[in-house]
Amino acid sequence: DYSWTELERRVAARMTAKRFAHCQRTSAEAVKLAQRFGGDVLRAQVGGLVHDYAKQIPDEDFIAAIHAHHLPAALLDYGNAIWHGMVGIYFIEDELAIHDPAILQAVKEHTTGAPEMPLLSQIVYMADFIEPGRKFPGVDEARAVTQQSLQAGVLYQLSHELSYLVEKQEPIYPLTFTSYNAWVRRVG
Ligand code: DGI
Ligand code: FE
Ligand code: FE
Ligand code: FE
Repeated sequence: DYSWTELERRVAARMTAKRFAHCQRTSAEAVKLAQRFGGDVLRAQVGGLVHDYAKQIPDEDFIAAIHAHHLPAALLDYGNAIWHGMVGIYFIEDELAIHDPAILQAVKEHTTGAPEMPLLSQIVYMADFIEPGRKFPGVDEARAVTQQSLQAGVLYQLSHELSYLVEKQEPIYPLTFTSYNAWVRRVG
């Protein structure tokens, strides 16, 4: 057990100032979404702050963690974009001593989404996408859609993400597809 200030200090120590500022804005946005949609405000605040904790951890450390935790070998075909959340949770547990299952699940799901996302996962997923520092085309529409319906926001992000990856001819992690399919059936 340690303070919020100590948590911020530890997160900041693992990343650039710019990335840390994004984590702070994501945390504040997650708090707002939790207030709006009846989520757990404290877990949203912590989840938002730590969601990109592993973004600047070296690839070799992720590869070691994938082996050490017996994670699917298919993960090795991807890189930091996919690893920093779903594999990043092991660094968060070891280095930050955060073991709350809902927070870890939200971090794990914040890049690809998931077919069934609990409220906290939806909140962190959307906070990362619409925090005030985000500038991509469509961000204002994403913000408006999310204010109307958090679930519609999740689908908006998944479809935006898929289009963007196809446009750039990037390989798509299968979970990104299965998440999109589940959400388009649920709210599309
Ligand atoms: O870490 P952030 O930049 O704040 O945001 P994020 O964790 O949502 O990551 C977004 C990045 O992840 C974006 O550059 C696209 C990439 N990404 C998301 N899904 C996939 C993916 N990259 C690949 N190759 N395949 C995916 O399915
Ligand atoms: Fe991320
Ligand atoms: Fe995201
Ligand atoms: Fe992020």
